[in-house]
Amino acid sequence: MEEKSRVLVVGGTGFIGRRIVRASLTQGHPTFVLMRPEIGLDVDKLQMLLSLKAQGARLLEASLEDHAGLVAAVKQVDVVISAMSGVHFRSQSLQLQHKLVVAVKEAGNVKRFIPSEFGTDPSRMAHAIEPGKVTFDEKMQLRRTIEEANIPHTYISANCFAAYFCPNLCQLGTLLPPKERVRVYGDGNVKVIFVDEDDVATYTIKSIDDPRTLNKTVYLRPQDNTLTQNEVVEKWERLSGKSLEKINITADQFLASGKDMEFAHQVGVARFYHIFFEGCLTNFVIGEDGVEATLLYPEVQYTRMDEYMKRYL
Ligand code: GO6
Repeated sequence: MEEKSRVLVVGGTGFIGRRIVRASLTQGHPTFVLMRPEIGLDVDKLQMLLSLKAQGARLLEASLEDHAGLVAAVKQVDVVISAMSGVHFRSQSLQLQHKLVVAVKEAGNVKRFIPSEFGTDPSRMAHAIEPGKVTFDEKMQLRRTIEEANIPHTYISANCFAAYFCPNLCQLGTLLPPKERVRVYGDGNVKVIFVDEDDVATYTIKSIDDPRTLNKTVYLRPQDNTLTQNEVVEKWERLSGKSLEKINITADQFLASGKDMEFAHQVGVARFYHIFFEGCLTNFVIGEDGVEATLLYPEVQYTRMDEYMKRYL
């Protein structure tokens, strides 16, 4: 049997990165995780790295600022996946990912590169509202660098990570289910796509050795998890046995509500607007440059959102 490709995950301790490391190990890939000396005294990150090592991952120590060290690390693998967080240090993460792409280009051996996207397709968001447009623009900038360097790549459009969008019934500023009332965006009937984060990782790893995904965007569109906000609320009401008060709000009311919020939540408001009012995740047909994950990998038993939400009861 052909040997499985060797995978390096950068950002392997993060919310999605650690799942990608585990999925890579589960699917039988020799799996490497970049250990950056910059973790300093971040004991939780270190413990996550050690736990991934105990699960079979090999830790490669190199700084993203150390070009030669990075090239040496990249030369040991066939596939590089960046899962660097975009939440905390936006522009910094672009600069660091850029350094990674430069190292991948110089190493010259990488058969597939996956940049850190895992959300909305940035190529469809040129019209995005501020704040938060910059994150889409930066993802597009990185795409251009990858494509100009002729690096074989795959972009993963994972839509909504369930933990941030589903059990909170699509409410901003909380990850927990509301107890009394829920703000419903418009009529609550816009279709949104929710994906269990472990499934995001599973589909990502499935795609790395697949010629059908080469230089394409893989959209994750699990049919049963393509739901309106109303359907999500209904599912939770059925699970919890309690009904909630619904407060319908207009797009203008929602956008105005962001005014006094902290910056991170203002970005959230802008994201939620595109997702829940505009329907930016579902209002297009996948074109020539895209493929859909559940069609490519029908064998994957993805987690349905009622099952996902049971742990919040
Ligand atoms: C999710 C969030 C949730 C912000 C994307 C503030 C990029 C994407 C679906 O980290 O900034 O409450 O596509 O109060 O392409 C955050 C980000 C959402 C979560 C958006 C995201 C989704 C980023 C909040 C909040 C639940």
